[in-house]
Amino acid sequence: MTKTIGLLVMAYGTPYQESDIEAYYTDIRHGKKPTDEELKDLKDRYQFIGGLSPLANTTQKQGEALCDALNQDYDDVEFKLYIGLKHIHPFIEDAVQSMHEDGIDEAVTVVLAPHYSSFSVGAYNTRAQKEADKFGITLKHVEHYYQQPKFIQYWTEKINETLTEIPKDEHDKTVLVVSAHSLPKGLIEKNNDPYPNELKHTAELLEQHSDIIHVAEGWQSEGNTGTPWLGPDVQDLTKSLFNEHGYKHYIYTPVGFVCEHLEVLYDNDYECKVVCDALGVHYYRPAMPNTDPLFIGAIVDEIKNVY
Ligand code: FEC
Repeated sequence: MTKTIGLLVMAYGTPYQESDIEAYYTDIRHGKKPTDEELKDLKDRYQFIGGLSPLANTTQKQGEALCDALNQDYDDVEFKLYIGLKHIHPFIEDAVQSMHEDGIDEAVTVVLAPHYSSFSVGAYNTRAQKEADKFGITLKHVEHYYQQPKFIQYWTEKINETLTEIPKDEHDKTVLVVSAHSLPKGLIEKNNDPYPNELKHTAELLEQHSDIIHVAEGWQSEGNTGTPWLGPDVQDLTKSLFNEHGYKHYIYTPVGFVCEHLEVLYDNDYECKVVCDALGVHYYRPAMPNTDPLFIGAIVDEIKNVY
């Protein structure tokens, strides 16, 4: 009989309906309720992208695609999918409890975020581990997969496809903006966190593998905590790249995310585009990985390193 192994796919989570937004936002802020103005601002952003985010649906599809791919590759075990979310149900703890109820005693965990920070992937893993310890479930954690050849190949292909939309003699006037979600700078520096170096390494790999000539790294979607966050912010970066180099074409690759959701559809497709429009330059944002087989394959390959 083949053994069943849990596949715990963890992701950020998103409101399922408008009435979930306040509780979701409160959870993101560690229990501190948003003011009416902050809540309205977030509701307006969801409204702008069509009412709700596609994230919930995509997370489910990514989990299923990953589970199917693993079951095709491994013939000695059967993976069973559990989705655990950071800020809304089913929470990470709910997923671990379901594994226990199903008699699972061993699982692989993966976060739908390619770079490791102890404040993102590390925090998901700690929550899963704490709950798993209560039931004696053994977990093997994937920490990152941005460096996997198939992940780099996915983005390389997207960058090269985008370059075909730009006249060849303007490739030297084109810049790739490689970004991830910003995090508070003090925490990252104090803990010598690998996150900034992992983004830098991603940008280097994309520069090496794709046909892009100019590459810049930036951070996006920073929060409002009154303390400094990792920068430069992608909008400021766009302005300084224009002022210093006069680039005409800006290709945004938010490689710290793995699908279209609020932070991409609003922070890139609206906010960065507004800056590009004001500067009179061209905005491009290739499709996110979603369930692309190269992306799913990259995670499978990383799982093979841990299980
Ligand atoms: O589509 C959607 O509905 C949800 C999109 C979404 C993703 C996402 C990913 C990350 N976040 C990370 C860190 C922070 C920190 C704060 C913070 C705040 C928000 C807010 C919303 C939100 N995040 Fe998020 N994040 C998404 C959505 N995030 C909404 C609240 C309003 C706002 O500030 O814009 C600040 C918390 C605080 O105030 O104390 C920190 C990181 C990621 C990428 C890794 C991951 O996916 O876990 C890091 C998707």
